[in-house]
Amino acid sequence: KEPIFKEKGDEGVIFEVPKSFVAERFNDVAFEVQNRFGDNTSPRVSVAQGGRMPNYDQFTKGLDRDAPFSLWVPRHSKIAGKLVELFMSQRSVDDLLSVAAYLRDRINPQLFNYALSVATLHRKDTKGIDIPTFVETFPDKFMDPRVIQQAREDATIVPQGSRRPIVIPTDYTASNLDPEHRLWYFREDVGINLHHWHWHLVYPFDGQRELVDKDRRGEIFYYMHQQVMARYNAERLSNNMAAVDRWTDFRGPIREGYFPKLDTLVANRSWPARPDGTTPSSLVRNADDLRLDIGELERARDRLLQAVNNGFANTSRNQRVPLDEVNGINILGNMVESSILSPNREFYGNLHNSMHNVVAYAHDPDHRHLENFGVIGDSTTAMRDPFFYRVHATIDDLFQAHKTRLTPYTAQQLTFPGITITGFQAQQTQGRANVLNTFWQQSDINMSRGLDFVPRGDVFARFTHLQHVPFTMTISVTNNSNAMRQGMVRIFMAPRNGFNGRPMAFNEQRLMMMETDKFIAQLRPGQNTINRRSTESAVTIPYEQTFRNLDINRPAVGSQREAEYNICGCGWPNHMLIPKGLPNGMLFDLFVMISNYEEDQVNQDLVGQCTDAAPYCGIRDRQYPDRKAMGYPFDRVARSGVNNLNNFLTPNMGTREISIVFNNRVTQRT
Ligand code: CUO
Repeated sequence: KEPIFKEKGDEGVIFEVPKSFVAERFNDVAFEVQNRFGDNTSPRVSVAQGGRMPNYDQFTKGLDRDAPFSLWVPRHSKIAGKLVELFMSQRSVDDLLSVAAYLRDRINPQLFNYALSVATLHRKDTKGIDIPTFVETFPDKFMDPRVIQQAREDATIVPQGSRRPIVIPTDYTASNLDPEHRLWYFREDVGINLHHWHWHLVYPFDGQRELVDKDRRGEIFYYMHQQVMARYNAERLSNNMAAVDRWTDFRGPIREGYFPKLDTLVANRSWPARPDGTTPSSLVRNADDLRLDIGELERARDRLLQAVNNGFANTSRNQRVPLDEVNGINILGNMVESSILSPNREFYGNLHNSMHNVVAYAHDPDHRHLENFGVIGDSTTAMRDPFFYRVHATIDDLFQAHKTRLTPYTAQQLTFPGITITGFQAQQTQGRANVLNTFWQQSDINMSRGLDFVPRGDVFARFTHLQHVPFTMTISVTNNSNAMRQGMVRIFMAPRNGFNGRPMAFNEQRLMMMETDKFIAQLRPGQNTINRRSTESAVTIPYEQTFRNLDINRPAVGSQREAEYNICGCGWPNHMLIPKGLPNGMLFDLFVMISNYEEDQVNQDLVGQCTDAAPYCGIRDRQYPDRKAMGYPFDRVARSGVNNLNNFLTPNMGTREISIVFNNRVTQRT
């Protein structure tokens, strides 16, 4: 095994350790770390004396400094695993900082960012430290390159204080000739892409076992992506489009093309496009150590389906692992992705990651054009590609094949004795009850950290994104017992009518149920009224956390405000809490259930933990804070005799019709 450290003077160490070293672009992290751990608030990082600096060859071989980096490329993920291990093994924050400062300008910047972020998220002594939001460090992964160009000009010519935000054109990746383009606002949303990047940082599938083996990680892989599909399908209905079509023919042409119009700042290259009708083929890319036959995808899919139908998986020693009610979905999640927790990776393969790779290289499967992977090959950009959703529709189908086999919840299991929901409504500060409004909004993001030139200072990009008017849910509950009870309030919504324009049957609608909130409520004996604001939603992170550089005059780093807003990172953006709806209103079924918290509770200490967005992201170093299956009560098919949502209800549930009205106007955040 290669030593991670070499003593100064050892062969291969070709540098002088400087007395002190300031890596300009590392300042932000350094600032925050020092802010928290010491009284020295200077952004300087001292590289430890004594010369125990890493031999960085192992992080550069096979991954050039200016190459694009993706975890789904096996070689990259191996290199990243080693670097994470190096960062994790540092004995103190000071040691971590000096090693990081030393490596910062010597290795691939995206690799560096990934590994340092993972280590910061997982080390005990860096708990609570913010990692800079990715859109600020790598703005080129999120926006039209013309914006970067203009930022470069602004930074050079326009003095600070006179700069105006650079407006990112909407609608810039395609025209209306492409029907898929109607969903640009979802696929290219900064908050959604940041959420996805962050989620995959929290849940690595490879590397040290202690980093991978998190509570129910396979299940949360299934659930978070299932919810993305439910939400995407609701957006498709809001645009009069058909449902996402699963990817079933791995050898046929891919109908949907995508031209990302993103440049990589690092290598000054464009992200490859995929023309409509590109036919994927087996990959032989020696430069990436990547050989992958289409047949492997087919075999993995068939074997996984076989395991689901058998109700068990086989280990390499031919032992049976039951895919049961309690652990089945978690095990299956690890098999499908696949993670190192898969009971038999050799046999069940690496279906999800390989699907991403085959599509990502469909334009240059044997590297003859020396092109790199497309956007679907990188978790930061993957959700921009319309085909991402076809890949994940296929993945979700496997999970649903398993869920369909489970015994439906009985009415008795679903009931919370003594608790009855007598009514509820959703109300904006103005307007009719149960009518919600959506519209376009423009918000600014400071790109200055990610710009690679001086002078820089603050440069803002102005995004247009979907937004909704905040609303409050008011729920009336009767507690007929004569004791105080604790309830877990579970709120979902789904379109009323399906893709054929007719009201959906339960088993169709359950797959479209979007979780919008989940919280604990105290229920006194007798009548109770629960009020809950949409801005408090447990599945989302606040708007200010996505767009946290709101004020052009605000200092860019280290301020109180930043500390307040960027505690967790992972989380669905609040501005995408509800779908767009239609100009004349689109009907949704809003659903509320109160279950018995005593049965759902996980006993653990959450003091000081970031619990934002837990339903899709979990809680760091803790168990998933709900004993029920993720997506409960919609994760299984209905008991017999139930064919629509109304028949499904027990007294502790309620449903009502609401309408989402889309207003085609742009407002600026005031
Ligand atoms: Cu998140 Cu396919 O898992 O992208």
